[in-house]
Amino acid sequence: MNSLNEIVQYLKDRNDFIIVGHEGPDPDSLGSMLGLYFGLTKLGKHCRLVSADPLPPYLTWPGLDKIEFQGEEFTPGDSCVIVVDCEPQRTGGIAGGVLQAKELVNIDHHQRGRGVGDLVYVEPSEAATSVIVYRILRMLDVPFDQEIASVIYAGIVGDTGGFRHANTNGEVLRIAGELLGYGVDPARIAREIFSKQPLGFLQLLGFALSNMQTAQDGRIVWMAVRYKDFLRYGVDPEMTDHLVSFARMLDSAEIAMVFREVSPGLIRLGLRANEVDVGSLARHFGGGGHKLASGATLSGDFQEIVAEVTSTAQRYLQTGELHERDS
Ligand SMILES: [Mn+2]
Repeated sequence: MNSLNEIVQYLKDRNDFIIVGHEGPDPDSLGSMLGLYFGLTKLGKHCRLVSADPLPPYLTWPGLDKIEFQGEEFTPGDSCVIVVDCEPQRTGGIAGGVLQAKELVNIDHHQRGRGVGDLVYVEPSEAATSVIVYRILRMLDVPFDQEIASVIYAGIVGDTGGFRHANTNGEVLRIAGELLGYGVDPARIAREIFSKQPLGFLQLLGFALSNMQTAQDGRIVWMAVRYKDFLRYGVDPEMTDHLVSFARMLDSAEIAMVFREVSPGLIRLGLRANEVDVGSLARHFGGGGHKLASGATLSGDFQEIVAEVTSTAQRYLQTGELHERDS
C-alpha cells in the first residue's frame, strides 16, 4: 500500500484522469467521485466521471450531471483511472475497461479491500472514502467552496447513516462541522439520502415488513422480496439497498438480512449488525464489505438460498464459526 503523500504527489504529477466508483453507486461513492473531480478540476487538470450504473433518484448534488454512463464499451485510453470506494473489480459493467487502464489508482476504505492498482490506498479505519478524499484535497491545497464541501459532506452522511453508525467519531464530526462552514445544506442532504421515497417503495416496504421473519428469539431477522413483488409495486429492485436499514430496526436484532431477487434467480443479500462481524458472513457467500455492513450476490433458487443463508447465520451466531459451503 502507498502513503497518502505518494497518492497526493501522483495526482500533482498527472493531468488527465477518469474517476470511477462502484456499481450501484451510493452517496459515499458519488461524494468521493465528485469531491475528487471538483478538486482536481480546480487545479486545472482534465477529469471525467464514469459510472456503469444509474444514480439513486432524488439526488440533486452539484456535478452529478457531469457523470457519463458507460458499459462494456468503456476504454480509458491514456487517461489515469482513479477507482474510489471499491476495488476495481467492483465497478460493474466498466470493470473490464478499468482494469486495462495504463495507470490505475485505488482509493478505498473497505475492510480487506484487496486494493488493486499502480497506487493503492485502502484505510478501513476511515468512516468514508469521502473522508480520505477530504484529506487528499486538503493536502493538495485545493480551495474549498460550497460545491466541494457539499459532496464530501453528503458522502460522509451516507456512510455514517447520518452520524448514527459505529464509524461516527469526533474526527468525522469535526470534518463535517468544518464542511458546514462552507454553506452546505445539511437538512436537504439528509432528506435526499434517507427520507425521500416514492409511493411504490413505501408500499413495498409495508409488504416486506409484514412478511419479515425472525429466528433465535429475534436475534436474527430477515426480509425476502421476490422479483415479482418488485414488479407488482413498480419498484426497481436495484434501488432498494436501504430496505435492510428497516430490518435492523427490530429491537432484538443482532443480524439483519435482506434478500432481494433483483432479476429471476439473481439474489442480492444485504447484511447489517450492531456488533457481530457480518463482513465474514458476506465473504462466506462470495461477497464483502465492512464488519457491520456487508453484502453478497448469489444465484440460484430463491427459497433454497434464503434457507441456506439464514441457517448459516443462525449457526454463525451460536458458534461464531463458518464452515465450507456444500456447493
Ligand atoms: Mn464507502
